[in-house]
Amino acid sequence: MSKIALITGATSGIGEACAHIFAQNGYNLILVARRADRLAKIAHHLEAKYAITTQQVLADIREKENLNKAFEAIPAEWKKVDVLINNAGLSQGLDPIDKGNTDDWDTMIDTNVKGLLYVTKIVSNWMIPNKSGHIVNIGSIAGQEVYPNGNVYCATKHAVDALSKAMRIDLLQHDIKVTAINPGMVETEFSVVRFKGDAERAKNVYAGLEPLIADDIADAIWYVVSRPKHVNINDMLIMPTAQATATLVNRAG
Ligand code: NDP
Ligand code: 8X3
Repeated sequence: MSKIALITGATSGIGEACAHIFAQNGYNLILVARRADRLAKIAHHLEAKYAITTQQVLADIREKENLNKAFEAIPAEWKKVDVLINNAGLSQGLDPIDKGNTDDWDTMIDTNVKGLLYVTKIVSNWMIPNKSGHIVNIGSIAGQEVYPNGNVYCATKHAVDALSKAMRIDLLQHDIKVTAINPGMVETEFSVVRFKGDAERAKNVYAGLEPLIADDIADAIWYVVSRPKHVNINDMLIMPTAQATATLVNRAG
């Protein structure tokens, strides 16, 4: 029986890249996201290309009741999840605390922290009877440092850092591994989402430097997940060569 990975936020960026590398390595995939057309397209492509099977779960991870129902409906044989990649997340806005949009704050906290927790509660309970499993949480450099106007997004990723440590402690007795992957700048749809569709402003984030791409992060996640059973990589901070800290970048290149 092939292994199973459940990936949240599989319709774009890092989540989609993870779906590819896990499919390439023979995993069957439970793919979670909100955009149905993209989800179906990616799932069908991976099934055809790698001869794997998928389950598409159309869900907003912020909506607890719907999420519980959607996950409950997954067939029993699919609940033997080997790897959970808690990737779905976003930033909204880049404003000082006194000017921040409180709806944006709710969206970030509800998705990056509460949604991640809801998914983890369900899937860790599927892993516990198997006495095995690996949870990979996508944190950020924003969970290691705080930068100007990053306030609430940074707070959510600091929470992911704390929760990764907490999960590692609480799930130790169940032989479940927990890894935090903390990327610096990765060119995905992240900045377009942060700036609410302003593609020009999003592009400027990466102007004059070579950012990471989603495949770089998926590659690291695959490395982490493919270590022997007795080895766990607790966390990884992965930056573009042109980025030293959250805000110090070399745009000369
Ligand atoms: P993308 O915007 O490209 O992808 C985000 C994914 O999350 C999409 O598939 C989106 O799918 C999904 N998603 C967002 N909100 C929800 C929700 N409420 N319910 C379900 N799915 C949701 O960004 P990235 O790939 O860059 O981001 C992935 C993760 O990496 C995030 O947690 C982000 O914070 C983190 N990260 C990104 C960095 C970067 O520079 N890009 C750096 C450090 C960390 P859909 O809209 O279909 O639901
Ligand atoms: C995304 C990276 O630097 O925009 O988590 O916060 S950053």
